[in-house]
Amino acid sequence: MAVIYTSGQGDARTVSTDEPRLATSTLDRITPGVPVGTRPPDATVGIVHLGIGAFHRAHQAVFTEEAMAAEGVGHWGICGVTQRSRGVVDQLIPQDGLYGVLERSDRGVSIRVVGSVLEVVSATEQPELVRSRIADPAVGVVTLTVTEKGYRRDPAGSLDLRDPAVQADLADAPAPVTAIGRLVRGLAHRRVENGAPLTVVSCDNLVANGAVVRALVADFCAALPGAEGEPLWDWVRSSVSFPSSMVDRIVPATTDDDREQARRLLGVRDHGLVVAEPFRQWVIENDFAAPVPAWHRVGATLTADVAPYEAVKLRLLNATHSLLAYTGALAGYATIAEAVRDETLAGAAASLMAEDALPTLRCPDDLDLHDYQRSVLERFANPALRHRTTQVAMDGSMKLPVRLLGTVRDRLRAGAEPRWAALAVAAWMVYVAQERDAAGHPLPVDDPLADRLRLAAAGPDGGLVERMLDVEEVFDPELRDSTVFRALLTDGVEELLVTR
Ligand code: CS2
Repeated sequence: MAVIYTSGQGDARTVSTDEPRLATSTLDRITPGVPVGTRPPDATVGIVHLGIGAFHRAHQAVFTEEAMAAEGVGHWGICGVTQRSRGVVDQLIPQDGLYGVLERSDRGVSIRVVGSVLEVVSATEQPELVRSRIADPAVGVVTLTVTEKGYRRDPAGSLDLRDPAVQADLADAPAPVTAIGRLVRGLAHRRVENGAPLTVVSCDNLVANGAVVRALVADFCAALPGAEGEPLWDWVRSSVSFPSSMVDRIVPATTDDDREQARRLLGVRDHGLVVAEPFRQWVIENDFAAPVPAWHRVGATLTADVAPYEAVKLRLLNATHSLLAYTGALAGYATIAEAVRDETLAGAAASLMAEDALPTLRCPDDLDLHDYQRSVLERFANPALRHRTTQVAMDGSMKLPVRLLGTVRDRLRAGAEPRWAALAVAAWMVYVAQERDAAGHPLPVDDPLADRLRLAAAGPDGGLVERMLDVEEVFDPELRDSTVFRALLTDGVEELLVTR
């Protein structure tokens, strides 16, 4: 039988196979010994997740499955909502929501089947179902992984009211297209239907992600006609909590080779497979409007203050990831593991953490920041993961301000020269300007601001830094006007630019 797999990166290939496909009816065909998550017959939906991509399936869905098992309950099943494409619907519906997580480390590979996703809904095709799920009193939690760009913020961090998609959602389009639009329309329905309290947990790499979502919901309500917006926001303020959370697990895009290996390990085909490293971490602010799954019993940390954990993760791990992605891609390395094996790049990564980021951090009680820095480089060096530099390089205009520019700002204010953080930003500028590596191979600029960035990058090499610093969506006036930062960027760009 011939099956077309469409990979997350958009390439389609024909894979010939005879095995049946993973589903509840084929569980008895799975290779004995493969762990299969328990799904009680009376399992029901208690969580709505907006943005059911690979990261959610490898992270929160796994924590949730284990939390249900630890408590012996089945009422925290997940309704996963796809944001744009119906790819995940096609992957998971024929599989009754079941999928494998293929864990890769230098010690080998293992697979498990996760059963916590009970329902997958396309937000564009079934907007009413999304709305009624968010309103369902049996649902106590809405989680989100919609990526940095999915929040649609303006340069000041507020809801971007000039964005046509935001405008359409405010005008009460029957099918909202933004994550915040979908959330608010669901909340409005919930207020009217039952008013049951709800916890909304952002799981994206943003500073203070809970406060961000809350503020965006407030902005959305404020932009609605008064008769609609005011009572809604009054209710949200009293009945909905928005804890911040820090999430961590490296989840590269799944490839056809991964699916082929999973097929051999599982004995059945899995179109919904995700790949991950063994490590996973979740730190959640202890601010719940209603009961939540027992995530704390299966490794999640509940704390009154997520901020120091979040800063550690964004400024050490994600910042270094971006440095390696841009410098590595420019040097011709396809994966993060290859980039970090280059001594010069590994040295730059270590210096970015130790010299630039570390002095800006407050250490959480239960973390040793020296071990943490070492473990970041070890995790990046995992040769089995094949995390592509171009995947991490995506959406730089959205990621840089969150993971690098806070460090730059703090160090400049302290009178220091954040050389390595500036090198990462310079590498991004060169990546955007050249769109090819040192050997001339093309590099994709995949970014919501791609056109704007290309326009800024065009022109004589000598003015590249100036022109890029003028992109106000990325650089605020303080950074744009800093002579120290400008000089560091100019040095970095000169070092990296291949003369055109
Ligand atoms: C990466 C992250 O793609 C990226 O920008 O830095 O997705 C990273 O793999 C995760 O945050 C790890 O938790």
